[in-house]
Amino acid sequence: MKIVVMGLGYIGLPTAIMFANHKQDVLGIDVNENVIKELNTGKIHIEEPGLQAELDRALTNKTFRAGLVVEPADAFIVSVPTPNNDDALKSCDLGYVQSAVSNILPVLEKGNTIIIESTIAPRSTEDHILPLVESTGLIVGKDVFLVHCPERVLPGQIIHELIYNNRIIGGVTPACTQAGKKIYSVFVQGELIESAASTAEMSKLMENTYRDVNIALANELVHISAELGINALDVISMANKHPRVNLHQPGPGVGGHCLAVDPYFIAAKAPAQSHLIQRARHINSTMPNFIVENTVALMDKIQGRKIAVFGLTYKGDIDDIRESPALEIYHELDAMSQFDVVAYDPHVNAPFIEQDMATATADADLVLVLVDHSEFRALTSADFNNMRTKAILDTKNVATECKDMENYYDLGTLSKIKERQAVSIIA
Ligand code: SAJ
Repeated sequence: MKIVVMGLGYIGLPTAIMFANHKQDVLGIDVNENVIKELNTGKIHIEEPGLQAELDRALTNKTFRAGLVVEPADAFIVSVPTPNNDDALKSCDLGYVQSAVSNILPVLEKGNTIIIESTIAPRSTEDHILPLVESTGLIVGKDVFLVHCPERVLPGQIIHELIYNNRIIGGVTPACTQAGKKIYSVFVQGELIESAASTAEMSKLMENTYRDVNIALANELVHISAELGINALDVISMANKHPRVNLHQPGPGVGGHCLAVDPYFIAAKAPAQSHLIQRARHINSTMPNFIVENTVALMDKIQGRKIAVFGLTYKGDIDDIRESPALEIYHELDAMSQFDVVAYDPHVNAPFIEQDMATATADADLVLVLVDHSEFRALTSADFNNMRTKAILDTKNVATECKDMENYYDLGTLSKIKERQAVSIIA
């Protein structure tokens, strides 16, 4: 089977290579000429464990090549970005998907299948993509097949999850679903679940919205508990001992290209019916501000000047800083001229990021932990001997070996910042 994959990013590239390494003839298309050149000379442009070796294999077997121009094929898989529109409700921008599909249309033939993997607002396949495809005169479900098959893989585990996760195959008609199943059965070992396009779209969005809403609940608990002088982290671990409770973990906000984006796609389609989803987005997107406020209060209390920010990525053990609340917090603190702010992240290479931990902590007054990188689990009080004031604000509850330090704060003990300030004022 010849397969064209449109968009060679975090999902499109591994998907294309996976088909190529399962004996399919794959052409990967991208608008970025540099990416095409690098891939054809054997270099991947994203960090994903195991992917380089998979590309090497596909290039050796000559089953994968990258290019700029779409060619006729049996199946076309669209895996391009779907950002938020710059409107009040941050609706779904289908521009890249529509442009990718438009580029397929001139080579589309009877019997072909088009699969949309990009995350899209509910009803997009039927209301926007179907009319585009049928503008060619070909009938969907009879002449050609149209499917929405959302990706659900976790960065860092993409290769394993591509093979073993279940896939929702949402056809516009039952014949479309069958055509989609045939394609993914090439390498997917998880269940191929038959569904309709709109159900598949909404299901993908709700998976991430479920997580976003639950994280918002944990973050709201932090706000409430800080006010009432209760340890929110203790509450979460107690409550989670109940067999049917699974409170999520609070943090400095929700980042990445999924949880911080997808809920808006639903809310924008049904604003009057999506109060909880919108409220959760508000709670999570204002967490960086809340952390900045607490950091400023703590710096005020300890009369500090230098802050060492530990971690800039949107979550632990990855190099991705897209939609990262940690980066937002770093920039906000840095913009306040009263502090000397240094960023340290062992996973990210950038000119403004310090690579040496001791340099970052030298003469610092506060270590502000914003990401749960594995490296930070090993931190002990001894790592901070070169600080001017040994204080930590650990927003990810990760530096657990440091909890005995006098000036250790986490999201369960924020009320201590206020209490101590009051004491020092009285004194
Ligand atoms: N986070 C918390 N508290 C938690 C869990 C996560 O604050 O208890 C934060 C993280 O620090 C991060 C954000 O949420 O900033 C998102 O992290 P994540 O690990 O929940 O999700 P992503 O965005 O890396 O990947 C998600 C996954 N979806 C689900 O687990 C339901 C993945 O399977 C999807 O493929 C991906 O979104 C996507 O592409 O949609």
